[in-house]
Amino acid sequence: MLCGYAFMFLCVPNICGLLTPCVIGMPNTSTRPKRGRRNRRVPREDPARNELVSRSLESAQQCLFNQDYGTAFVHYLLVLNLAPVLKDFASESFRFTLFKWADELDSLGRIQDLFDCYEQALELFPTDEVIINSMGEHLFRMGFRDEAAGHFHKALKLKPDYPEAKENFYRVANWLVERWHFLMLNDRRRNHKYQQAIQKAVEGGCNTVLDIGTGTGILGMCAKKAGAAEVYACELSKTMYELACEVVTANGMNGRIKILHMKSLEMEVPKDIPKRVSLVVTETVDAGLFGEGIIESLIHAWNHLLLPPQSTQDPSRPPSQAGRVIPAGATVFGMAVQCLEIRRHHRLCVSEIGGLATAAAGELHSPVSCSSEDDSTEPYTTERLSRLPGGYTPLTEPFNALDIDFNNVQELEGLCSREVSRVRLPVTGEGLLDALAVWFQLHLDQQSSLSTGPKEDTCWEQAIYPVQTPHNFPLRPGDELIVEISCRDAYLRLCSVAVARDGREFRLDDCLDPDKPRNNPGPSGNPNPSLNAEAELCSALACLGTEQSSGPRDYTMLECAEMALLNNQPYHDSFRRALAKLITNLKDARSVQGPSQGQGLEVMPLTDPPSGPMDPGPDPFYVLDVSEGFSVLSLMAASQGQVKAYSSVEKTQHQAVLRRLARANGVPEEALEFWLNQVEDEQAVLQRPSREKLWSAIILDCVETCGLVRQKLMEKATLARCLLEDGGQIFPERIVLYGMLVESDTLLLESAVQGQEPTLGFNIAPFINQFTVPVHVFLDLSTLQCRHLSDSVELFILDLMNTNANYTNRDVKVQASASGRVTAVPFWYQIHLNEEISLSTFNQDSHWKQAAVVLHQPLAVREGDWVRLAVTLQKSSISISASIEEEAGETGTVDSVRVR
Ligand code: 44T
Repeated sequence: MLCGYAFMFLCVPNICGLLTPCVIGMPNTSTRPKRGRRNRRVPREDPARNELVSRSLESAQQCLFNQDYGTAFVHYLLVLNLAPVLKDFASESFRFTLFKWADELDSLGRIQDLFDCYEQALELFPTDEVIINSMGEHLFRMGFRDEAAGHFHKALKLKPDYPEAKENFYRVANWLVERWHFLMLNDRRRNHKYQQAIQKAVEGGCNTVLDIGTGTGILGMCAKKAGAAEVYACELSKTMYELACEVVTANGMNGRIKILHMKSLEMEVPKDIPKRVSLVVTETVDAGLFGEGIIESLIHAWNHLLLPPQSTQDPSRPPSQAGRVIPAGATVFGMAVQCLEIRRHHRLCVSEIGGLATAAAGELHSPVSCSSEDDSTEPYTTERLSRLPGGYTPLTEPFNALDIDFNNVQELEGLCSREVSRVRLPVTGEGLLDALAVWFQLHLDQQSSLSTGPKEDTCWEQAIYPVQTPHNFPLRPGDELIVEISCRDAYLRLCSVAVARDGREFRLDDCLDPDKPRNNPGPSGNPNPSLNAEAELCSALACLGTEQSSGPRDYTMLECAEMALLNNQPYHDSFRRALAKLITNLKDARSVQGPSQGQGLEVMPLTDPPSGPMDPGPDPFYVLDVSEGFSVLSLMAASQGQVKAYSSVEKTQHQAVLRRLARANGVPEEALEFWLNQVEDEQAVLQRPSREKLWSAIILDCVETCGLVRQKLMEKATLARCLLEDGGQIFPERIVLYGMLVESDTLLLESAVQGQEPTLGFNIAPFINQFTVPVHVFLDLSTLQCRHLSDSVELFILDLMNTNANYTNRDVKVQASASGRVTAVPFWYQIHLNEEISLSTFNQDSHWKQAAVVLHQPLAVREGDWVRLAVTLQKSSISISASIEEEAGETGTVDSVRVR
C-alpha cells in the first residue's frame, strides 16, 4: 500500500500530464432509449421527471469535469434510479465517478460512506464485475480478506476472463478456501480413520450428531451415511457454508443434514437445533491444536449442545442418552531444535549489513512470541519441519507437553486457569536453541489416532515457538532446558525460560542492560557449535542473569520476512555495490559537465551544514527507496556520502530504528528523510528540489516474499523512469524469470482434490476444485518433494528501464532431461541491479520464497522431448501452459510477441 501511496505523491506534482484522467465518453442523452417488447406497457411520459433527469445528468457531467466526484456520484445515482434506461450509456462514466469518489473517501477514512456508495452502485449494476472487483479491492485493503475474496470470485464467475479479477482472486483464494482443505480431502488415511470412528460411534448408539466447522460437509455426511437419525452441521465461513450446502445437495442429502451458517458458540437449543445431541464431530484443529478455538467450542458444546457425558456412576446410560466428542482427546508433544531457517526469520543474526553496524538497531523481534502480552503477536508460527531448507537438529527428545480429554468439560475449563507447569528436559544434542517445535496425536477414539509429527508420513505442519531472546545460547548434552507450559487465551504456550548447567540456572530472557555485549548468532550459524562454544557461552552467560527480570524490554517488531531480509547479507552487499557504482558514474558525469549549477536543481539549502560523510559542497544525489515494509537501503545510500536519501518506511518505530542506525553509523541526520513525513509536512516539501527529473536512483521492490511479481510493478517502473535524472537508474533495471519442469505430487495434492474416485464415497471434488488456483506461492523449492524433468530455463524478461520493450506472451522451448509427468513449473527470479550485479530469489540466504504454476493437466514427457511453454504475464500474474513440441528445436528458442 505504501508504495502506491508514495507514488501517488511522487507522480502528482511531477508528471500530472501522464495521469490526467482520460476523457470519458459521456452518454448521449439524445439517443433514443431502446423500445420495449411490443406487448410491454409503454411507460407514461413525465415531463417533470425527464427534465430532472436531464438536468441531473448535465450536473453530473459538469461535476465530473470539475473533479467534484462526490456530487457527480449523487447526480448519477439520481439519474440512473429515475431513468434506468440510461444505464447502458452512463455505465462507464458512472463507474469512473464511483472509483474516483471511493478513492477520495478512502483517503479521508470515510469507510462506511465508501461501502455505502458501492452498495448503491451494486443496486444499480448488480452484475457489474468491474464494480464488484473494485469493491473487493477496497475490502481487501481494509483487511476483510474473506469478503474481498468472495467479491473477486463473484466477479470472475461473472466474467471468467476478466484479468483484474483473476489476478486478485488468485492472490486471495487461499483465504477463501484454505489450501489444507485439499490436503485433508486427499489424505485418505485421515478420511478413513474419521469415517471409521464416526461409524462406530453412530452404530454404538450416538444417533444425533453435530459437525462443528463442517467445511465441505464431509464428517456430517459420514454420520448420515452411518445411519444417524439427525445430523446438524455448522460453519462460520460464508464461502465454506455455501460450498457445504452444494456438496450435501449433490450427494442427495439435502434436507437430511441441517447446515447452519454460524459459529458453534452462537448456537442454542432449541433455537438452532431442537435438542441436545449425543455426538459432536469436529476437526477444528490447526498445527498448534487449539488455534481454531476447539477448547472454547467444546466447552460451549458441553454446556449447551451436548447431552451429559457418560458418567462413571451410572455407566448404564445408553449411548443415545449420553454425549461424546470425536476426537476424544489429544496428546501434545514438543522438542527443542536448532534451525537456521527459523532463526533468521525471528532474530537479527548479523552485526553488519551493507556496511552498516547493526548494534544500535536495538532489540528486534518477529511478531511470534509466546511470552509477549502484545496483541499484535502470535504465540506460534507453522512449518513443515521436514521441508525446512537446511533441515533442523533436535536438541532434546520429544517430550509430552500436555494430555487433554475432550470428553471432560472440567478438564477443558480448567486448562486455562491451570498453573503454569515447568518441565526440565535433558538436552541430548549440541546446538543453538532456536525454537520449540510442537505437534500432537489426535485420539479419535480409544483405538484410533492421527499424528501430525515431523517424522510421520503426514502432510501436516508443526507449530513453531521461536526463541526470541537476543542471545545465542549453545546447548550441550548434560544441560537441562527448562520449559514453561501454559494456556493463555485458549492458546497453548510453550516458552524456554532457563538452562540448568552444573547446578546453576541461567534465565534466557534476561538481558536488561543494552550496553552489555550482544551475541549475534551469525548469518550462517555455526555448523559446529562446539568449536567456540566456550567463548560463546562466556559471552552468553555475561548477558544472563540469575535473578528475576525487572520488567518488559523495549523492542521493535519486524515481520518475519523483514527480519530475514535484514539478515540477508548478499542482498545488501549487492545493493551497496550497485549504488556505489551509480554514484561514482554520476559524479564522473558531473565533473565532465562542470559545476553543479549545470544540474539546474533548485534545491533549497539544507538547514544545518551537513557534517560527516555528507559533502556540503556539491548538490547531493537523490535516492528514493520505495521498498515495501522495513528497508535499510535508503540508509545505505545515505551512508555513501553526497547522497540525500528518502525512505518510504512508514512505521514510526521503524523510522526510529533507521535514525538510530544512521546516528551510530555516522550518517548525518539530514541525509536521510522519510518520504511520508515529507509529503505530510508542507514546509519540508518546499525544501525538496522542484525539478521534475529529480532522482538519481529509485529503488523498487519487484518481487513479493511469496514469490510473485509485485502488483503494478511495470506501471511503477514507468512512472519512476519519468522521474530519473539523466544517467539515473531504477534498481533493479531488469528482472529475469527462470523456471523448470518438475513432477511433484505434493504440489498436486495441495492444489486440488485428485483422482476420479469419490472421497469416502462422496462427490466433493468438483465443488471444492472450483477454488483451485494454478499458482502456488511460498514454496521452498530446495526442499519441495519433486523430480526435476529439465534444466532451468529463462521464461521471461521484465525490463524496468524500458517498459515499452516488454511483451506479454512468450513461447519457450525446453528439453526434458528425464521421462516423467510434468505437473508443475516452479519459477524464481534473477534480479539485475545493473549489468554486473544481480541477485537470485532462489537462494539459501534469501527472504524470498518461490512460486510454481501447476499445470491444468500433467504432461507426459520422454527424455529428450521438446516441451513448448506458453508463458503469459497479464498484469503481474503469470500463467503457463505446456505442450509437446513435435519438431526438434534448440534450447531456449523463443518466439516473443511484442504487445506493448
Ligand atoms: N485441520 C487439519 C484442518 N470453524 C483445519 O471456518 C488435522 C491441521 C489439521 N465453524 C494439523 C492437523 C490437522 N463454529 O472452515 C473452517 C472454519 C470452521 C468453525 C463453526 C466454530 N466454532 C468453528 C471453528 C472453525 O471449521 C472449518 C475447519 S477449522 C480448520 C481445520 C489432522 N493441522
